[in-house]
Amino acid sequence: MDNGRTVRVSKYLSKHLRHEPERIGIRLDEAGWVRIDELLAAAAAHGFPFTRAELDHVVEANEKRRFAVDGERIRARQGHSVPVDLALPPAEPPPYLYHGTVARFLPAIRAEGLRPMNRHHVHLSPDRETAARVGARRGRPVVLAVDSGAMRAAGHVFHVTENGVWLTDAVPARYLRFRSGDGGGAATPA
Ligand code: HQG
Repeated sequence: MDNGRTVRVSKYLSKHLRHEPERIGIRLDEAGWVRIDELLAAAAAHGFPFTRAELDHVVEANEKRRFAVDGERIRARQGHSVPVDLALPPAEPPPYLYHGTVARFLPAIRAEGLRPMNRHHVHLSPDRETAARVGARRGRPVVLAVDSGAMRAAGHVFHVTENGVWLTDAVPARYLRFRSGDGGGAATPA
């Protein structure tokens, strides 16, 4: 399986296991799982056939471990826009977490904090390098530090996915640490 094909199947899985299952007539259960045989049949019926061996390869090879296979079922580990309850237990975050974004979003982020936008949660990274990669999807990355220790002390709940992505409902602006030179207005650490 060449890399181009791996990426195409991976994107197809993300699209239908996170965002638009109905587009190919599948239904995720309340925790986001779907039977693999149903998924393979639906994909083939909608013009994108792939095999179980290819699916297994994509799941194994995925650098971000986006998908989980449990016996005959598969789900995306995070990143859904359709309503699913991943049933992740609350977890104790490290003192700081990081969020990668781009300068054009900073004025809104300063005003209203980080919001989940189309997803269920705000996604945070355990280190600056990972956050920079997330931000770089949209342009020159800007990395914000999140005072997750203070958030936790104030009662905010965090979860961590099996692939190390930290999730929380929202990050009020006062817990964000901006660095000067990031654009989007003066740096005003709370
Ligand atoms: C921004 C990928 C304006 C936020 C990545 C981000 C990650 C605001 C965008 C995962 C805002 C949302 C998640 C506000 C946040 N006003 N903009 N108040 N609050 N934003 O894609 O964190 O490849 O939903 O900064 O690697 O970029 O899908 O979130 O730029 O792990 O597996 O709104 O998605 O993983 O974008 O990325 P997203 P994200 P996968």
